Amino acid sequence: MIASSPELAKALRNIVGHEHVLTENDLTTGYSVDWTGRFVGSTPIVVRPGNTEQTASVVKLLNKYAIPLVPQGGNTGLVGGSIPMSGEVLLSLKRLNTVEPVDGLALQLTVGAGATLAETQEHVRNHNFEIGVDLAARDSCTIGGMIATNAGGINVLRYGAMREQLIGVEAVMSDGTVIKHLEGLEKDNTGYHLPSLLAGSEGTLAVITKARLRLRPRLQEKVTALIAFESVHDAVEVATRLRQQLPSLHALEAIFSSAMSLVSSHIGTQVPIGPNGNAWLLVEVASGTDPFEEFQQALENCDDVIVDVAVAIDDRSRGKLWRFREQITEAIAVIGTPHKLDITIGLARLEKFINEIPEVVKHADPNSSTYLFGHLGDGNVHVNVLGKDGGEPSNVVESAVLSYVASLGGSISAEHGIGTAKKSYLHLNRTSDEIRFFRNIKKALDPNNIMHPNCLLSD
Ligand code: FAD
Ligand code: 2HG
Ligand code: ZN
Repeated sequence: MIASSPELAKALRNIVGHEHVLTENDLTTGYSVDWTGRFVGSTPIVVRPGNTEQTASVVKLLNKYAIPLVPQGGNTGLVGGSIPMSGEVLLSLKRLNTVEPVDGLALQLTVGAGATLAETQEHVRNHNFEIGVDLAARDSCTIGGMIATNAGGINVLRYGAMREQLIGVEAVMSDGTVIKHLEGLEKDNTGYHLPSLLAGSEGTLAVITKARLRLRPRLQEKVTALIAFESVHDAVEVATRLRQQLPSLHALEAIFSSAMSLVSSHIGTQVPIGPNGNAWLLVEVASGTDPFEEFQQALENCDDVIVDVAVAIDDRSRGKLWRFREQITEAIAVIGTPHKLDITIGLARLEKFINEIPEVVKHADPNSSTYLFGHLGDGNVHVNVLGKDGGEPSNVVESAVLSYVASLGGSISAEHGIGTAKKSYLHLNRTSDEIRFFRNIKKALDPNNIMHPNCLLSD
């Protein structure tokens, strides 16, 4: 049987119900284009199982005929990993969206892979808890996609990335077997830790159907500040000082000049401070008790290099400051189709990187524009590059930036993953021995190579 055969559609309909198998072009195209519009694929068939058993039966059937599949959650991934680029079957997990009652004793939650981050947040906040990972795509991205990409976001410096939130998973393996560890045992050294392996596996090893997550206390007292600097050097220095001095540090984000000009015109609001600055930090502290004084003291300790500060205490004003950071991705998308590079550099070389990278990009494509922003507290910079008139930049840009990152000992993917976009650069960070072991793991878990075969590892 082949992916486009009517027999396959019929067999899948028998498993998930008629309306959850889509074959018409106008129904499947939305699943075949990524959030940025850069990655456009196609699929003969979209399957939307409604529970774990259906998911297992679908995967078992596809495995029987060696038909490749691409798992998809909210389709907000930024590395072309959620798109069927080679005509694979598209397995949409969005219907697996059950959010179970909060386990207030264990401080944990079991949640379906298709639940969005926002609906999961809303559920746990009603019980005074938080999910440890938060990101601007929260209304659409799913828990399964976040695990599969080991998503990072704005609170990694406090709680770690998605892997650190994960205590257990339920997953469908390539032959349709369901593996389930949702007991939520904090200590459990009984062999290989499958949840850790699946975090960051980008759909290439198994389909995640449920997750057991740690919950964090909901910190009601928050203060947010936008801080302006004359130079990247000063911003990086203050970032380090704040990390040392602020136990309540919750987020430490950066916006550099071209990204700041763009976002301020996109949201129609002038930068409230340091309009001619070169770098801004958006810093948030959060605690059970009012962290204002601690924050104020730390800022005073840095007043030799701070140009200006805008502080917000209430939710509305804090939200206004966050727009300068969270709307950058959208502001860039309005202009065109960027190449998105998502890198980490050790703090010692971060200033050099931020100052030099616009030149590296210009050298590779003289007509390009570069926008820099990111999660400075983790050394994570998002380098977005647009080509002439908002078109895609020359492909040379990607290799120039990523080779430069690797030469500084940095990572070519901090939090978005490898997907299809970066797989030809994996060798910049991983030795051929490591890649050989990656392949061995993939082969052992997916001997027929049906689980997202075009993602992460090159042919
Ligand atoms: P998808 O895009 O659908 O899929 C992503 C990958 O996971 C694919 O390889 C897919 O095959 C696989 N996958 C999806 N579901 C499953 C499953 N159930 N089982 C197995 N594999 C699966 N990312 C960050 O890390 N930090 C950020 O701060 C951040 N901010 C963002 C802001 C915006 C505005 C946007 C558009 C994106 C942002 N992202 C960020 C990227 C994206 O939101 C994350 O990568 C997110 O984790 C993807 O979740 P998703 O459900 O949309 O997954
Ligand atoms: C963010 O931190 C996201 O805002 C998106 O990771 C980054 O658009 C990007 O490149
Ligand atoms: Zn990010």
